[in-house]
Amino acid sequence: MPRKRYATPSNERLYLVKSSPSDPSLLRQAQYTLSAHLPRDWPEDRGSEVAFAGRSNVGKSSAINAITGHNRLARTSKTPGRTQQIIFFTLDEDRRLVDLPGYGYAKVPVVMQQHWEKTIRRYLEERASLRALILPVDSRREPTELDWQLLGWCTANQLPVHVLLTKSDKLGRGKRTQALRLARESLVSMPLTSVQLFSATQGMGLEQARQRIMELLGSGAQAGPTT
Ligand SMILES: Nc1nc2c(ncn2[C@@H]2O[C@H](COP(=O)(O)OP(=O)(O)O)[C@@H](O)[C@H]2O)c(=O)[nH]1
Ligand SMILES: [Mg+2]
Repeated sequence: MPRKRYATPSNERLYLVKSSPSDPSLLRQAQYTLSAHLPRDWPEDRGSEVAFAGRSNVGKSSAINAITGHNRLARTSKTPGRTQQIIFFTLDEDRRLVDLPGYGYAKVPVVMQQHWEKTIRRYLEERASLRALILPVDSRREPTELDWQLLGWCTANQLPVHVLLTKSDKLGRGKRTQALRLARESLVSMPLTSVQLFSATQGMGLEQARQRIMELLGSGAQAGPTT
C-alpha cells in the first residue's frame, strides 16, 4: 500500500496521513524519527505516545520489531546495555512509540547508569503525551527491583502499564500458564496494569499486544481524560 504524505505549510515537515484511530496496522507504519540524548532533543510533546521500558536483554527491541512488523526497527543485540538514548518512532501525525534505555546491566559504568536513570525519570515525570508504559519482563524470572520501582511509580502516578512476559517460547505450556497466573496475582493491587504472555520469535501474543497498544495510544487527541 503506497504511503500518502503531505507537507505542513508552517514548518515543511512531513507527516503521515492519520489512519483510523484503533487499527493495529498503524503500528506497521512505525518510522524511526530520532534518538535523543538530552530532553531538549525530544520531539514536540503533543498527541500520544506509548513507551517501552525494561531491563537490558529482556527482549524489548525484539518486541518492538515484532509488534511493528519491522525486522530491524529497534536494534536487537546479544550484548546488553547498548541503547543509551531515548528513541522515538513515528506512527502518524499524533502518535508515537518510544524505546527507553534498558536498565540494570551490571557492567555499565555507574556514571552512565545514573545518566539513564535521570533521563528516564525526567521523561516519565515531564512527558505530557505519555499514555502508558509497555514493560517486558522475562517470563522465566521474577521482575527485578527496578521493574517493581517502575511499576510502583506508574501506579502512584496513574499511568497504565502493560507487562509482556517475554521469551515465553522458552517455557512449556504448563510453566507458561503458571507464569501468567503468578504475574496476574502479583499485579492485582495495581488496577491500571495488564499482563500477557509474549514471544517475539514465535509471534505468541502479538495481536493481543498490538490491540492493547492501540487502546493505550487512543486517537492521539490532545488533552481530555484518558479512558
Ligand atoms: N527465545 C527467544 N529469544 C528472544 C526473544 N526475544 C528476544 N530474544 C533474544 O534475547 C536477546 C535480547 O533481545 P533484545 O531484543 O536485544 O533485548 P533488549 O536488550 O531488551 O532490547 C537476543 O539474543 C534476542 O534474540 C523471544 O521471544 N524468544
Ligand atoms: Mg534493546
